[in-house]
Amino acid sequence: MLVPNPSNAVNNIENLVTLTAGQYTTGSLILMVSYGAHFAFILYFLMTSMQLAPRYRIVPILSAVVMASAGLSLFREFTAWQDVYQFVGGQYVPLTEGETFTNAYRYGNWTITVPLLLTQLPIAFALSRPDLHKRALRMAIPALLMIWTGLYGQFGETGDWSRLNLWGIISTAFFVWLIIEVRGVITAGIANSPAELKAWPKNIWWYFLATWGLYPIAYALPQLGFTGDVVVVRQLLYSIADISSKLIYGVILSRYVLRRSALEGYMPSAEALSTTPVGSQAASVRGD
Ligand code: RET
Repeated sequence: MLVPNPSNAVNNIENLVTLTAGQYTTGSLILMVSYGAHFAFILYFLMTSMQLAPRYRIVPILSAVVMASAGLSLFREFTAWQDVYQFVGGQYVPLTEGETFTNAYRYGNWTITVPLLLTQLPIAFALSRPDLHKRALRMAIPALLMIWTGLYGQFGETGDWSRLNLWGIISTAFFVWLIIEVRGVITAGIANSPAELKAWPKNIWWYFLATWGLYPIAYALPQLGFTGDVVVVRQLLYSIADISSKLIYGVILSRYVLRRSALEGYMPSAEALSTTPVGSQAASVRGD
């Protein structure tokens, strides 16, 4: 007979909770939409890079790399979800042997994606190369420490609350350090943006805080109880956070650098942004 694992034997609450058919399907759907969206947007980012002045092309190219990396990781979460739950007696029961579900892969994936997402900012803001390198490194250090301390702490989510909370607080301290570094980049970005675009870095700042702030909520959530709703709501939070902090963020940065390219006189970007009908453009080129 299938009984849930004892809590000390597994690391994530997904392995402890029996799901209704609705909860299981919702979880599958959330993970599927997540990896599907990330894979699909590889195409968007690669194609959009062609509209940009050469110095900005790397911004959407990095987004495409992030999409591929996150898409693979989320696909792995999806298959683990499908493998671990068995349909028994009208419910989805987690396996007691052979396979466990883990969110730890996410943290491994962030180790790659987070430094890339952060580096996109000073590149998009066209900071000088030495400044860019210095700032990218100064953001990557607290970011990696935040992720790895969080990774260690999340293994406590099946009931070791002191481990979860202590490492959660340590990780949050690194997050605060990171926020300070990001603020420095945003301030430099405002100073270095053309007058027409100065609102963009300001808005990106609030967007960054709102979307990255979802991850610690997801981390703390298991303390509300080992229930199917908590499991599904947490996957939903992760998914909203992933799609906004990587995909929509990449779209925002791509639009910012497209406008910047156009303002700096790169004609293909100006044409891509033009709302003038093609016929009248041709007419004005002819001088009619
Ligand atoms: C953890 C542990 C608990 C405390 C804090 C955390 C913050 C995580 C963040 C993750 C961001 C991830 C992104 C991934 C994109 O691919 C590690 C959950 C503060 C901010 C943006």
